[in-house]
Amino acid sequence: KEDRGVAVITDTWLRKHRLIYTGATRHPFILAIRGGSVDISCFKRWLGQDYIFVRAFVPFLASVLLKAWKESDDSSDVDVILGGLAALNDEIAWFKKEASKWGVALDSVVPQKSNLDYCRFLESLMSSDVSYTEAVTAFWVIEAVYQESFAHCLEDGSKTPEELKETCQRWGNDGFGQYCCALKSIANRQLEKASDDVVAKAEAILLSVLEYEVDFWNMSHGGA
Ligand code: HMH
Repeated sequence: KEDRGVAVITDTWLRKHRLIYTGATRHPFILAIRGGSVDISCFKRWLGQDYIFVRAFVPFLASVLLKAWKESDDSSDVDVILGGLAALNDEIAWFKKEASKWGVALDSVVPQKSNLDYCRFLESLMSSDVSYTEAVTAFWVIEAVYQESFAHCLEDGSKTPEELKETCQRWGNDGFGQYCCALKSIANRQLEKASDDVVAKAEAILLSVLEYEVDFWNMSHGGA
């Protein structure tokens, strides 16, 4: 998409890094859900690991909120991020409900290496040395990967098992799609006025997030 006839930075990046982006949004685990052949033990493994990730995502989001409040020229950014935090509160309750439905004991889930690495990366982004522009870029990519992945499982022609549709709806629904668009616009607005150094750092963060996301999906196979 074009904005005022000028190439949008995030779209330029997604074109440039298409292969890895597709690797993150069309992972074999997602394709197995969409194709109806997913192994439920993989789904349960993902569920337990993602609960741990989402708990670590809360302080990250709080740090983005703080940066928006301090650094953004547009007060509506805080509203968008606050909406994200509110949704995360629901999400944690949903994970507990879903885990009990599948017999996953969340308290005894052992975080895998890829998960720990990703959570450590999130923690590094919470530093006050990381600008709002970099942090909000990471935030947008993290949400966008889930949105694109799970929306793909709900498209026409998908054979997603009935019992997994609610999970796909969580991140694949239109409201979540609009929220990701709002995050993307915020990231673009920030990137457009950022220094070359910050833009370069934000692009490296985008690539790191995509790599962590691929490794995260890979955990569903059972490897570390
Ligand atoms: C690993 N990435 C991972 N988990 C999530 N729940 C999201 C992104 C989206 O919130």
